[in-house]
Amino acid sequence: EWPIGDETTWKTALDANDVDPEDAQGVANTVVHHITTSLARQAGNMDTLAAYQATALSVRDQLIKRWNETTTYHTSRAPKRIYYLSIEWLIGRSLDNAVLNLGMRNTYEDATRKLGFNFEDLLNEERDAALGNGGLGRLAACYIDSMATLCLPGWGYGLRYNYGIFKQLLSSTGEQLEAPDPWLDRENPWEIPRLDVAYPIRFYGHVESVPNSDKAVWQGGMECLAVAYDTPIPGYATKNCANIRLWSAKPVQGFDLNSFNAGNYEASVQASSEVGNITQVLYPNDNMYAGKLLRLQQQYLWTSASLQDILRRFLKLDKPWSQLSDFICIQMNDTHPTIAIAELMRILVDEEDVPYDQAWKITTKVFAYTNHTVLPEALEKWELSLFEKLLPRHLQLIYRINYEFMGQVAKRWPNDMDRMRRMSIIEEGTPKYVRMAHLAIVGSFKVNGVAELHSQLLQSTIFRDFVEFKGRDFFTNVTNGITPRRWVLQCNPELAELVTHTLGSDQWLTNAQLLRNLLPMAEDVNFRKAWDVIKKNNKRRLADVLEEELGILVNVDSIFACQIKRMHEYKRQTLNIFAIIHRYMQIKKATPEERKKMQPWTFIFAGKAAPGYYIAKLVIRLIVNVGKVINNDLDIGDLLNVCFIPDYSVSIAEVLIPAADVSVQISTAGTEASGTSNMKLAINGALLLGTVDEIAEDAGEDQCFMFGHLADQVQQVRFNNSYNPIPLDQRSPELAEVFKYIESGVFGDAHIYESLTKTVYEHDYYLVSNDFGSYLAAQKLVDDVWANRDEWTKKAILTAFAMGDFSSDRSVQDYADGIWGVESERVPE
Ligand code: GL5
Repeated sequence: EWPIGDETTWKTALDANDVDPEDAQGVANTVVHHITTSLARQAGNMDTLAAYQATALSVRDQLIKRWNETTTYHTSRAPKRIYYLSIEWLIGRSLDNAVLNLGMRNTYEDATRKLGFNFEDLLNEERDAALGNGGLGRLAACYIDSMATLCLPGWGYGLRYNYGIFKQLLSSTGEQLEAPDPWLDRENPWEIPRLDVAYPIRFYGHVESVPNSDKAVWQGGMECLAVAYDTPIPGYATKNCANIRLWSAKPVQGFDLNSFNAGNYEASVQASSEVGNITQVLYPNDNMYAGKLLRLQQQYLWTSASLQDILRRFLKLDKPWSQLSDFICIQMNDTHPTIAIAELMRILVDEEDVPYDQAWKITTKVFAYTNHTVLPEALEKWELSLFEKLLPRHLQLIYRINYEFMGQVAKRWPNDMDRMRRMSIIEEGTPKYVRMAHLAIVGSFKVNGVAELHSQLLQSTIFRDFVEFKGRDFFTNVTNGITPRRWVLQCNPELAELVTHTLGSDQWLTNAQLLRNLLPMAEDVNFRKAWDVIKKNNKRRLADVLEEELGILVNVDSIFACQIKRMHEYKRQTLNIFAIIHRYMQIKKATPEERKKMQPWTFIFAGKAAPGYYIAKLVIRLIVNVGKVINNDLDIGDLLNVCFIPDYSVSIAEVLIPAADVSVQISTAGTEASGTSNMKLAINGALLLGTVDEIAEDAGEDQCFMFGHLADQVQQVRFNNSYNPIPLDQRSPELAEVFKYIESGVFGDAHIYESLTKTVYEHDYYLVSNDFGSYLAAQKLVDDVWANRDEWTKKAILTAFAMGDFSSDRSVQDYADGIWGVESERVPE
């Protein structure tokens, strides 16, 4: 039954809104409509920025239409839904991705050309949505793309930071400088403000218990609102459109009227500025928790608002609370949203009158937790006093959760005080802490790691006690993946075209396993030729950027070796730059005859360091200064170049990745949970040069250059480095030579790098010296294969087309089947 007004009028109007996806004139009409109305401009008053904005608004209309159809369909079907809670969403740009997923890329290109614009120029007007640090945030973005493509009924939830990850600048001496990223300064055409969707959030205050019940009343303190902003995410080759709902903090009232009336204007707006701070900026730490009050405020605002939103949707179904987990699953992306467990308990017990025990049963069927790192410095724990001040009721609930949990542990292992101390959600000591990973495990029905090796390590190290307590089935693995839409189709259109043409269809874009059918093409001369042409084109495109942006001329026939990721000691950019210095020294020493036999390399680095991470910043400085010396040394010709590309971003990755020959993945074995740049590089045909990684098994170890100590040897080597140290010149004579070279001042004042080399001279926790020799040897093998280019191209093809398993569609399907229990709900055509 038609709800309001005249049905024919409505339907005619809705039909008039439809655009034929093939009709360039129709699309141009919608763009011009936005130019003249939304932007209030005319043809005579246009620039590419305005053209981009109008085009984006036109695309957004398409997305909103699908978004509406998806939500209407899902509401009518009432399926179980998955909610993905991630404090980071590293989306990058949206225009190209959206038109590709909509299947309207060509139409938009035509339409904007007819209007006098080059589509590529419009794409370059867009700013990256950089609401994330690195792998974890980008993973969330790939997963929402796959959720939409697989037609799963699911939404993402996050925070709408006014400032994304900082912009990285380099000083003239090579130091990283940080500048803010005011990405919302220009209007963001991809978001839909939902000012009517706002939930109250409380901080601080006090708690009064309700006699003879589990309930308590939490009141006072500071109240604010979380307001929703939606970003529609289109699936590929489907009408389904997912959503990322981001929360922005807003004061309940603009200002305090009493202070204002008393003539104190400053005080009247004070509360609103504290609230405004909450969603002001993304914390720029990767694999490292900060322990700051503001961060806990962010986590609570985000998870409380998300839960209120999720439960409101559930309540409309009119089902009992006992069925909550039949309709809802909440995936926690790392421990950042773990406070949601206590928040759901609070809502059920205090607000919905559910008895404590029942509430706990309900809660522990809803949440699942993904761990993304074994690094101890990344495991979140909150100082108890800070926690109690901000969230007093939640701490009470956590005490009760822990009390019951400890009771169960004590029952299983009587008098094992040490075990209880290890497993407790509260870390005893001065000060005391709340351990979020423990709460996440105790409150979830499933916990997973993100790669085979990582999941095994989790179970044998940091979560070992919990494996004994919960049993092996409670822990599982879901290997990470990347979306082939952005990371092949969008960033490497020529390769995508070759694949589609050779396979005779584009189905590989939604079924990446089909790539395997192309493995025999490694033996096809013509295919290899086509492959080489594409790689060369991509390398030229990158070389142009390097020349324009950095003034560095590189040899496009050299081996492009990319190490592109956050700057971190465990990722060992050090190993790479030290090996580059070693190579430079070898070239300098070599005779002209010897030089002729050497292979040319271009080493490319990109990545940000956390602003407070001194050693990581020093590594950037060394790379930049080594680059300056090497790139300006005419004597070595074009045998070696070193580039550090500042301000690494999703958009820069899209240019770098298709151009790489070698993917440098050299973290200390067992420390990188599940790299994802390696997956993007491999599927674009870069050969893996790295420490042992599961991707090697898929590509076939023959195609990779592996080196270094294995994960199970690391502890012993570390122990020796600390307690039975051998002097560096015996551990690694080559590295000792490199250090002497640095100390001689070739790359600037040697003192600058003392604290960096000291980390290796002394404990060498990350085994740089222990793996140096074998890293050099692995590079030598790379040289040998490069000398036989046919061989090289074969390996590249075999690597790329074995990558089907690393599609995020596979990962998300694994989650859906193995953890979430949600099914595809495709909107009918
Ligand atoms: C990370 C891991 O370090 C990465 O190996 C992994 O790809 C990513 C997604 O699973 O998660 N863990 C982490 O804390 N950050 C990561 O990137 O920031």
